[in-house]
Amino acid sequence: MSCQQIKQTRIELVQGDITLQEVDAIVNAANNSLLGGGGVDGAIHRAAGPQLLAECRTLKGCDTGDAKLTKGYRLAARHVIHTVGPVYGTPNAPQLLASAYRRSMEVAAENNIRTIAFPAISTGVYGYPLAEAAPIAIHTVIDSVKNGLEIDLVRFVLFTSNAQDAFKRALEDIAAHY
Ligand code: AR6
Repeated sequence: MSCQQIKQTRIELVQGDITLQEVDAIVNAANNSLLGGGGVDGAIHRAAGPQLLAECRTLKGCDTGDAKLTKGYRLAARHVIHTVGPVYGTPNAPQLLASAYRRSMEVAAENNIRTIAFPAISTGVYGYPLAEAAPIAIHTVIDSVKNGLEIDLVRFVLFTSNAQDAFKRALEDIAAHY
């Protein structure tokens, strides 16, 4: 595990399964329909149970780069923040990936969520290379904190050792400049 403290916020990197995290909210890397899929989305829906899909149906989808809140149902986390990252190579992908992290942080802060766990959004089915996605993820989260969002813990839960390495490198590079 690696970690850094930025203002009042602890930023952690761990390798593991996001569905098992005991935090106020976990973030789902969903698609525009919010009606489930593979990867981390499929794992979160399986772990939360069918009530999650029922609530997602009421949300009428989500734009790329935006985020919406549901309950966590059978998860240890009380909430799920569903965001939609861009497909790598589509127009404005870097801005939309940053927006997915920023909007997730904003939705958390608006709902009194103090501890949040993120997966590596867009780095699976959506094809974003880890070396490009990790600095955007870390930078955006640190900027949100520096701009005054009150979150106690941001934990990146990385599924593979490659993802863990890429995020560790980005956190070390970026934190060195703060
Ligand atoms: N915990 C943490 N990370 C995970 C887990 C897990 N249980 N399972 C996979 N990952 P992806 P995307 C990692 O494909 O690229 C879905 O079908 C995985 O190794 O889940 O944003 C949606 O419905 C990768 O690093 O999301 C969309 O259609 C990261 O999570 C589409 O995929 C993201 O991979 C979204 O694609």
